[in-house]
Amino acid sequence: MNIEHIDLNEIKKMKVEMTRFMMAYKFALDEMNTKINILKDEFNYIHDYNPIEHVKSRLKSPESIFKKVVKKECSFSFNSIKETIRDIAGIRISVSFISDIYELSKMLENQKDIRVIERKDYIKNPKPNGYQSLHLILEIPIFMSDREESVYVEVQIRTIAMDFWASLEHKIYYKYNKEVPNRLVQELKEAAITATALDKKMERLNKEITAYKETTAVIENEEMLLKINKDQFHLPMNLIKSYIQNNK
Ligand code: 0O2
Repeated sequence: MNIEHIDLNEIKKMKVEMTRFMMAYKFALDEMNTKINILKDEFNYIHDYNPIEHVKSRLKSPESIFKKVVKKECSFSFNSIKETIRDIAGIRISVSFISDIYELSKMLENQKDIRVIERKDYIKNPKPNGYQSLHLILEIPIFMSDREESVYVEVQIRTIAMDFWASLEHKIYYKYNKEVPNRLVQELKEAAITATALDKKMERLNKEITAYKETTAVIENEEMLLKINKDQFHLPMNLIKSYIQNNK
């Protein structure tokens, strides 16, 4: 290509557009992270319990976006990239228990400014390799100096055990350049079943502990009420005794 034919102004314009395009996704991630932090704090203050173990957010690199554009055969316009590649902004949340996944997703899905575009439940319907996670494509508005934009954010919610499995599977997948030997595929599937059994057992144990704590709290409350009643009953007696003592 002859260098004189390259229009520098066109390149500058493209660079500005690309920066604006990516910036919107960064703001969407900031917005979502704030929402998640508020839920985390509220849980801590009100329920004295925090289901969120880790939150990891990432912006897809321009190289990965480019690769996906080629793979999905979408055109190179910003509009078509936005509509086709909906995981440019991604958040992965690890929680303690399976029930936390659904509780947290409900809290996000019910927020007024969030629109649920897609929901894939790989927990109720795991992938054939054993992958489990709840995937949401959410659309949120972001407000800039001169405009408002709606941006897609992919949110993946899973338990720590599911996350542990997925990160190892991801490493193996790339180590074998996507051609994983059958024996490993089988072992990974077995590991996924073990992870599910662990998740279910932990959830059951947690329910038992919570029920025990609630019963103890009720007993403590009852004992406190009994003591208050007893004190109230004894109060006049004490007053009477001191009255008698003082008026001897
Ligand atoms: P990265 O680098 O993690 O972003 P899509 O290609 O996203 O439009 P797809 O495949 O239908 O369409 O999306 P899906 O099923 O919602 O999965 C998207 C993301 O989930 C993947 O992103 C992975 O992060 C994760 N994922 C899905 N399946 C598996 C799996 O079998 N194992 C593991 N470890 N992760 C999985 P990317 O873009 O592939 O990669």
